[in-house]
Amino acid sequence: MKRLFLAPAFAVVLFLAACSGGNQSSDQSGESSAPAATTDTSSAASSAASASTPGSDIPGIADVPVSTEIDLTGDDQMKFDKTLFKVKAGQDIKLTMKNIGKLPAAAMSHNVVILLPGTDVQAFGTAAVAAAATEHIPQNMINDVLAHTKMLGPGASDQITVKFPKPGVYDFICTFPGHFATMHGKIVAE
Ligand SMILES: [Cu+2]
Repeated sequence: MKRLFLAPAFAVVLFLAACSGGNQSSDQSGESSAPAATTDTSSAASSAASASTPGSDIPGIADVPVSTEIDLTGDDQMKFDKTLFKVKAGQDIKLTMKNIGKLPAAAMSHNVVILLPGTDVQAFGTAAVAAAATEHIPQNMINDVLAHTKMLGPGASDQITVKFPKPGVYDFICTFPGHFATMHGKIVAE
């Protein structure tokens, strides 16, 4: 029985080899003009689609309205009250952050640090731990920072104006040591 299946399969291989003129590199370079053009067109189309709807794969983003203000609080449970925002790129956005906790600043402070798209959040949050002298903003990764608030003790708040330079998904985290694992969210600029 096996031979009956192998024989047709072998015939197909021979047929394909004959069609490609025995050129084994046809997949990579030979006769590449037609397939490559097809690939370029489809990838350009898909990247254009994703560029027009950045972050469209984020669960719940479809229900988030576009806003011109971002109001956040942080608490003693190391949580932001909201984690998903949608804004327009190029627009001035007013961001307000308040620490509504009661624990002393040395034990429980919060900030909001907005990172540029593509930033390694894990690496940034880890580097921030040692940056106590600069309110836990690591100066060696300052180029990854779009904007940030002050580090805020209990009851304190800060307001900043942020402009998102281009459409994309911007992570935001609190960089107080140990916080970014639970205090993180996303701002989608469209
Ligand atoms: Cu925090």
